[in-house]
Amino acid sequence: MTNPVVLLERPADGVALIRINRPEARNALNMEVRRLLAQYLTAASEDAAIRCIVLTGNEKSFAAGADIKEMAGMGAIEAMQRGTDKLWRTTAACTKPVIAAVNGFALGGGCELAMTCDIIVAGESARFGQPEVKIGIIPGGGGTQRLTRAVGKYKAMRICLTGDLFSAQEAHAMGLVSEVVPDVEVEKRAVAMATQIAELAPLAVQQIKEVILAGQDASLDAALRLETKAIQVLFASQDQKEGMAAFIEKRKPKFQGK
Ligand code: CO8
Repeated sequence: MTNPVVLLERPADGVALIRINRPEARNALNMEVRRLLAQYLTAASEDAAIRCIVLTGNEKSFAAGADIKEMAGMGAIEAMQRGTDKLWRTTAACTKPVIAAVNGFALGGGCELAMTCDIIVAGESARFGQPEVKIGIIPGGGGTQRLTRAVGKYKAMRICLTGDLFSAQEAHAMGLVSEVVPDVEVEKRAVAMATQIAELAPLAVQQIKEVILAGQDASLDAALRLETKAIQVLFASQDQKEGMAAFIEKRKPKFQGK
């Protein structure tokens, strides 16, 4: 029996860890990997016991992009029928925060997958890049758009037009990575951060993700209105009463997502 290409683990209370497991192909994202990622992310979204998700690969590769061997002979109609855009959207559409824990290569679709996550923790030897131009295509999993929004036009243009790889330190300096840690600490740090988030008020966490993502595509005025509505709604939650009461009573709050 072959090993599953995506593994689902529960490293801590409230935390799901999804691990891409194709080391022989540097974790290239074939259709099976993408379908399983979408399936596990959707299940985690719907599971009230999961409050934060970590997405990772192995020490050599987060993901080296879409599986080139699987798509080399593909035609345009098949590309449409595969509907990979829908699979990409499940990470971004996941209602829980997703933390990418990146070691090794995050290239092409792998870099794009990391960019669909909400926080990126990278090891100091991690390498990022959008090398699609070198094989006659363009970033097709959101790279031209999410990268530009993250780092600005001029850096995004250089990265996509040259296909050159860049380091975790460069990625951090340009705002693509949230934190750089020693390689051996990546998963531990991502799980610790996920555990910290999992202990916070789930409805507030969900609203922060929703408002930051939706606000990016709106005018400042519309985005601020979204934020105002979200905070007003949270005053209807038990967790707001509990959080503020706990502060006043100098005790740890017990949040229930209600
Ligand atoms: N696809 C398929 N197989 C791959 C991939 C990949 N992306 N990356 C690596 N592999 C395979 C290699 O073919 C090799 O297999 P084998 O042992 O059978 O020869 C094995 O993994 C190990 O690879 P290397 O020997 O090359 O390992 P190195 O450590 O020397 O190099 C690299 C690692 C730098 C990651 C190198 O393998 C590489 O450059 N890979 C390709 C990176 C790339 O170009 N990624 C972009 C792909 S295109 C993309 O992601 C577009 C997304 C949008 C899709 C939208 C569809 C509609």
